[in-house]
Amino acid sequence: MLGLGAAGVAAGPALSQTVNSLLSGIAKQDPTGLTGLLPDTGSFEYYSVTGAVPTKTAADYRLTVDGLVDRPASYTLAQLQALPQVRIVHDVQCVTGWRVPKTPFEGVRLADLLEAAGVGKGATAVHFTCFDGSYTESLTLEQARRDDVLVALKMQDKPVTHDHGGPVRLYVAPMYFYKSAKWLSGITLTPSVEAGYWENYGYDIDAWVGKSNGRDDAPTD
Ligand SMILES: Nc1nc2c(c(=O)[nH]1)N[C@H]1C(S)=C(S)[C@@H](COP(=O)(O)O)O[C@H]1N2
Ligand SMILES: [Mo]
Repeated sequence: MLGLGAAGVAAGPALSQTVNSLLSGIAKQDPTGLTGLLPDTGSFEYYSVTGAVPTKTAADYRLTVDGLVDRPASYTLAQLQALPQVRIVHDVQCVTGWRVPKTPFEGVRLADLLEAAGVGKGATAVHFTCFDGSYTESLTLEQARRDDVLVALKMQDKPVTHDHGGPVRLYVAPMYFYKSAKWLSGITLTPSVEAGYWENYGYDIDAWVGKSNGRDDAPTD
């Protein structure tokens, strides 16, 4: 496995190496990116592009849906909890290599929130903002409407903890975990895709696991 992984890194774009060095500066990870390519490292690593992130509770958490929509909305945590909940069990895969198999996430389908808001004419993409004040992400409208994309309220069958991006994080099951924006606070329908935080440093916007970021040989389930 290590041999294969090393080949993958050698063949990978130089830009990914740059991004990996950037990542290593802000979070604990394997700076070579080699050992991380082994599957099932089994545990999550904490990532945040900012220092202290404010804590939000049911009392002050809000999720806004705006931009090119017919009915802009602002949800409290209780309102999100009252909507139909979907549970997905899937492997979590960070692009730097660590992987946590069969992790349950539960929450509201992003598609349901988009439907409720009424996607307006000219919208082709969704942009996500976070209450850490820095992180952003994006999906095409088609990706955002997939059944395996959740506005997650639970992770590992418990409310999403603050460190994991609670009370509400995005969960994009088929893509590398950087798509799953933590501390989600805003969903904005936009006329075109706006690159997210790491995408401005060269990561792929279409971040399908195993089929992007020079990791064509990565596990795909
Ligand atoms: N707001 C925010 N969301 C984020 C990040 C971040 O730095 N800030 N990092 C991303 C990356 S690169 C990963 S691997 C996962 C890490 O999630 P975890 O801290 O729950 O393990 O969150 C993603 N979402
Ligand atoms: Mo990541």
